[in-house]
Amino acid sequence: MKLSKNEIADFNKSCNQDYKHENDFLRSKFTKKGIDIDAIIKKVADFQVAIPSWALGAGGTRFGRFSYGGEPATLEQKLNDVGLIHALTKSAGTVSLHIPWDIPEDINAIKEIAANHGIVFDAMNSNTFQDQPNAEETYKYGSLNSTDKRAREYAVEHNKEVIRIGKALGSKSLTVWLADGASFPGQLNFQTALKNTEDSLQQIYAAMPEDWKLFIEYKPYEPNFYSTTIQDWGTSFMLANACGERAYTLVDLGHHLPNTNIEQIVATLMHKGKLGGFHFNDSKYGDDDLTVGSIKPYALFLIFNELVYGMENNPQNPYPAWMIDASHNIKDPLEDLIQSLEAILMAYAKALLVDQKALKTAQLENDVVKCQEILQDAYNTDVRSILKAAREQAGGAVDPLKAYRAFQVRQQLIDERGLEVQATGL
Ligand SMILES: [Mn+2]
Repeated sequence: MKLSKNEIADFNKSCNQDYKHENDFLRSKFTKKGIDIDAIIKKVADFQVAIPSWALGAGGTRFGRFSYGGEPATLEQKLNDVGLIHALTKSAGTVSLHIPWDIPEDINAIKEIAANHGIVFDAMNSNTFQDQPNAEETYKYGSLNSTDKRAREYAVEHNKEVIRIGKALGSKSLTVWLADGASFPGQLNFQTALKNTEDSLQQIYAAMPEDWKLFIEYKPYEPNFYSTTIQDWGTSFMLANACGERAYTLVDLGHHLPNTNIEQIVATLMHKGKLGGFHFNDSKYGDDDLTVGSIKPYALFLIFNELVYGMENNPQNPYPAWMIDASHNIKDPLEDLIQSLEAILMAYAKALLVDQKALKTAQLENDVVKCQEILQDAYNTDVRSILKAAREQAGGAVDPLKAYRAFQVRQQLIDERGLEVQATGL
C-alpha cells in the first residue's frame, strides 16, 4: 500500500488546528530571547533519520518471538514500509541496509522503489556476528579480531562485498559493529585481538571509495560477557585514527554501561571531529533496544544539546548519520518507529530552544543555578506544536500515529501479505 499526499492533506484538515495558536505563543515568548521559532520549525522539518531494514519486523529474544502479521518478507516490502513511515512523518527519508539480510537481486529496481518513496540509502551494515548458511569460515571465535587468519580475511572480504553493494545503491558509508570478544578470561590475548582488529579495519578502510566514510561502533558487552574488543568510545576513536581521516566513531545510545555520561562523549568526539554516526534507542538495564525517549527523555535532551552545539560550532565534524537502532518485541514496529521519530524530534526541538547566549554568560559567571534553569526552561517547553507545523510544512501528517491508525495501515498490510510472513533479521 502507499499513502498519497492528498489522502494525508485531507487527514490534516480533520485534525485539531490548535497547534497553530500554540506556535504563536511560542513565537512571542522566544522572540524576546532572540530565538526564531520558524527557523526551528524548518530545522525540525529537515531532520532525517535512517530506518534500519531489520527494524520493520517483530523483534525477539532468545526466549521467543511473537509475530503480529503483515511483516515485510522482501527488501521491496521493507522499502515500502519505510516509504509509509516517511509519507506520514517526512522524517524517515533514509534507509540503512543490512547485508546479507538485504542483498538486492535487481539493484536498479530497488533504487527505483526507493526513489518513488523519496528514500535514499544511508550507511550500509555488515554482519560478521553470525555464520551464514554454507559459510566457508566461522565467526564463532571472532571475525576481524580472530586468531585464525582465514576467518579474518573472510570477514574483511564480506565487508568489501557490502561496500560494492552499497556503492551500486548510492550509499556513502559503512558501519562496522563487531561482536568480537571473549566469553571467558584467558580466551584471548587482548593485545593480539586489538592489533588484528586494527589491521582488518585498515584493509576495509582502504577498500572504500574516496568519498565514503567508515563508522566504527562500540559496545561494552554482549554477546560476549567477559570482554569486547571494541568496548568503548576510546577504543573506537583510537581505531578510527589508525584507519584515517574518513573513519569515525559511531555512538549507539544502548551501548554504554548504566549512567555513562553520553552527552560528554558526544562533546568530546565532535570537538575532535570524529563523531560520524549515531544510533537512537532507549534502555533501562543494558542494550534493551526500547523506544527512543521512553525511559530517559531528559538524558536524550542533554545529548541533543551537545549535538546541536557541535553541529553549530564544530565545522571539523561532519554532519552525523542518524539511525534508529531499536527492536519491537510486542509493538507494531511501524508504530514504534513513529513514536521514536517523535521523541527524537522533540529532543532536537527542545535543544534548539536552549538560550545558548544566556547559558554562556551564566557559565562564565559560574551561576550554576541559572545554568540549570536555562536548560530546564527549554526542556519543559511543550514542543509538540513545533513538530506538527514541521510535518505539515513538509507534506506529512500532523499526527502520524493517529493517521497510521485512521488509515488502518497494519490491517491493509496483513490483507496484502498475510499473517504468517516473517521479516529477515534478528
Ligand atoms: Mn547500533
